[in-house]
Amino acid sequence: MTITITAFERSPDGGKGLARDTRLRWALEETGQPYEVRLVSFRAMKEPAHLRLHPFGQIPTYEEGDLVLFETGAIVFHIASRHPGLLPDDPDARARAVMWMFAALNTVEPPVLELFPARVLDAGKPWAKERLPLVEERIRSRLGPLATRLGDADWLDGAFSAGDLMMASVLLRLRASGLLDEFPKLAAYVARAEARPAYQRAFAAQLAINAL
Ligand code: GTB
Repeated sequence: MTITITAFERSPDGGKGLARDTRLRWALEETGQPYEVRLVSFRAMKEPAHLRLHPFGQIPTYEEGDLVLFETGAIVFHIASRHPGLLPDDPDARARAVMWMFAALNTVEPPVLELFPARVLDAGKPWAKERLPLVEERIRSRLGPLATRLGDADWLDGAFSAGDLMMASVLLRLRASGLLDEFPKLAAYVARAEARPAYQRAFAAQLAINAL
């Protein structure tokens, strides 16, 4: 059955791979699943045809026959559950890989998402100068323990998994800020993830659409 995902007609990041369709592309590449991409404009995202797929009018979405999904975490979990390559067979190891997916999305990503508003959108506000260091500290308070847990391992729990795919995708958003480089083990972890051929293919595919 054909898999179709949606992506920005033109990502605001100009091809840095930070929009969430890259996470789906990466999961599909890791599991060897061919896919098609339907590009949507910001306007089309808020129109009824797209809202039927995504109630909040966002990308990415995932269609496979009658199945329609939104939410990147749910979609990556679906891909990883259906196809070998991203979740271990051992039930306990599988549960831990899923735990790391949730940790990435629920514990690490929320403070990371605060950084762009703090640095850019709210930069002119009178309280911006006081807020930014607080946001950065909240991010460091996640990165420190994460780096400690990773230690000298290549991946978070044995072999590369959907947990690593999600965690590396979240951490990638920090690269431009310099915060990631404060934690060399995490910077090396992200570089290892980016070096995977499946990530390279996913990145190249989104770049082909979004390059400025
Ligand atoms: N929780 C949802 C999920 O994980 O799927 C969040 C989906 C989401 O935030 N989608 C964004 C979107 O559609 C695109 S990915 N935004 C348009 C809207 O809400 O109207 C977030 C994103 C956008 C742009 C960059 N960038 O340019 O760097 C990075 C990430």
